[in-house]
Amino acid sequence: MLSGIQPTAGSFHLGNYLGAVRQWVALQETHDAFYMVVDLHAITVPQDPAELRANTRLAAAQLLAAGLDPERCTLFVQSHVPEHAQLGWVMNCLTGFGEASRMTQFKDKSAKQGAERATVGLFTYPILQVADILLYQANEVPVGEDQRQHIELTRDLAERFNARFGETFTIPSPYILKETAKIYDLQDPSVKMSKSASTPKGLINLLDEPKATAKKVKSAVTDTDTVIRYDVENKPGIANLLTIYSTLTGRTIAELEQEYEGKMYGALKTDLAEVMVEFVTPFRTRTQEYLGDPETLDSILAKGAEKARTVAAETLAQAYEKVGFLSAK
Ligand code: AQP
Repeated sequence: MLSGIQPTAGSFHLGNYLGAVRQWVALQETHDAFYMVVDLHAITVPQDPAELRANTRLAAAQLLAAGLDPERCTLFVQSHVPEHAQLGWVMNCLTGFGEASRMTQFKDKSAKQGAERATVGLFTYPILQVADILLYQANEVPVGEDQRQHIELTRDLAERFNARFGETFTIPSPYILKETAKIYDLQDPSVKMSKSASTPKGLINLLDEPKATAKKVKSAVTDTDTVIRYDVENKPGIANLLTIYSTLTGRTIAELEQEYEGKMYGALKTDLAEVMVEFVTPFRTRTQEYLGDPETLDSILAKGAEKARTVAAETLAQAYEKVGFLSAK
């Protein structure tokens, strides 16, 4: 099991947490799990060096605050394991230009930046992601729906490599929970919650003031109807709120529909705001605690990198040998 998160945004948003990190926490109990802060991916768009460093620690602190336990999983920073970039190059050389051009995230992100400003790194980042996954021989990759196409690319390239050079890589599958595959913007429930596309009012950052978070929930866009029912097509705003409510409390959507039968949208929003505050308040405190002790944090990441390198180096050596590189020994 492998997954990663970018350190770029500062605070994780609710989509990152419900779509991915929450699953990571559960899966560390049942899988040999590798989780990383993907700083190599972060520099596909311009970064301030000091901010990137601080945000990398901040991302690690949030992962620990969310419940990752370094005794149960391997938590590390991508740039600490040079094998990612090394296998990334091999995978670049197996990928067709047209194949890479079909990645919709690149199309979306480069369109936003302007084609001239988009970097080659942004173009090839899905291929680095292929290397990230294959290095750990991951069977499953827990991600949100927006990453499905990249996992498909990983499968294609792993199969291509295996066919050309002999059985080397495990073919991974996406692990995407239907209910939380896509958390939507609170102001525009037709688009996914995203740090770059959402308006500030539509984006729940987990480290924001809990009061501000409650306010955003209370002003979420719904519809002109009055019935609280899970109907993605006709009531996307209410469906999104029910998904968030259900996932944070462990109660089923059916239970919630029953509880709010005949009640106003305001009641649902007020209760969900409370649930959210109860969730983010201890999360913020725990994150601050980890950040307050950078030595411990760095030592967790150093140990994680050491463990990750043992696995990654072995896979890279096999791949290099299969490709035909002369051994350095
Ligand atoms: N809205 C979402 N719903 C469900 N899952 C989501 N993920 C992101 N948004 C949603 C999942 O979070 C994980 C980490 O993604 P990332 O490293 O790409 O984080 P990000 O860059 O902060 O995500 P954004 O907001 O989506 O970034 P931009 O705006 O730059 O595109 C992934 O597993 C992702 O699927």
